Amino acid sequence: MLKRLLALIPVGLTVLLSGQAVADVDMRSKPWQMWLQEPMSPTAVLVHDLNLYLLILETAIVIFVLALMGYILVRFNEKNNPVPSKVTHNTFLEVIWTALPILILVVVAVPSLKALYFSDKAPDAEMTLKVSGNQWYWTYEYPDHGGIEFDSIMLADDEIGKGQPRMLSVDNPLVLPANTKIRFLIASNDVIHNFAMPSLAIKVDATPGRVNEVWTEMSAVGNYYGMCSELCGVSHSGMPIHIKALSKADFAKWVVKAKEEFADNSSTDKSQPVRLANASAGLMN
Ligand SMILES: [Cu+2]
Repeated sequence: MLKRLLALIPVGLTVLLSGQAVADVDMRSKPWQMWLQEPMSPTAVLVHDLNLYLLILETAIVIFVLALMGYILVRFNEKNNPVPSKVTHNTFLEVIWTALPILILVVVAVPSLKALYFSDKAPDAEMTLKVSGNQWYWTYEYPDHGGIEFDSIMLADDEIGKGQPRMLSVDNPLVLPANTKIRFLIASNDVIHNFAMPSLAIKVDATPGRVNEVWTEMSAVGNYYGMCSELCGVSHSGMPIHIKALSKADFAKWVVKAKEEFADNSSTDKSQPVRLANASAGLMN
């Protein structure tokens, strides 16, 4: 919580100094980053809070056990305690050391299950997106927007433009509206892939013959990066996910444009095998 408030300070300063809207967010791991990526969706906020809560709980347990062991080593060693006690049972202690771990499991399980069910389904989602994993690229379909469909292939090193991150940039980013509840339906056309977006706390398997569901609501306009997180073959590292989150108005404009641009995509795209080969060759070098 405090960390999130602190993170807002530079954003506030930017607004004060520039007098303009905040710059687009750029959600990816930074060099030497030590903590999680900033949470950018309701699920991610929940997961971050849960992570912090568990960390505190675990630290308390470790300190308690360590202190207990230290006390035993000092107080009950042969020198300090030459005549050991012959006591073998203590009902009160036995009840405590059985009940306490159960209690700890309950206080871990309740918020965990709550977060799990919260992230699972959004019956009131405003739009649906179909994600398909392929060896080794992603296909995105927009069933609510005239069935726009396109492939998203990683850019090889010599195709990257200025400011584009290496091994995270793609030819066609996944364009979505920010501040909109989006349902993702995730499947695969070949092997098991995994659709993973750290800043949105999404990590869902893309499995052939099965549709997995998850939802998100990105809290800001900008670029979000993730990658396939299931070892899916030789170019597993070559299938990044780049979500470009636009305002609702800009997204509506993009839909009009995309309907023309991707009108005749799919199997007729002759450049795709070449582009894939390029991306793979870039990885091998
Ligand atoms: Cu994959």
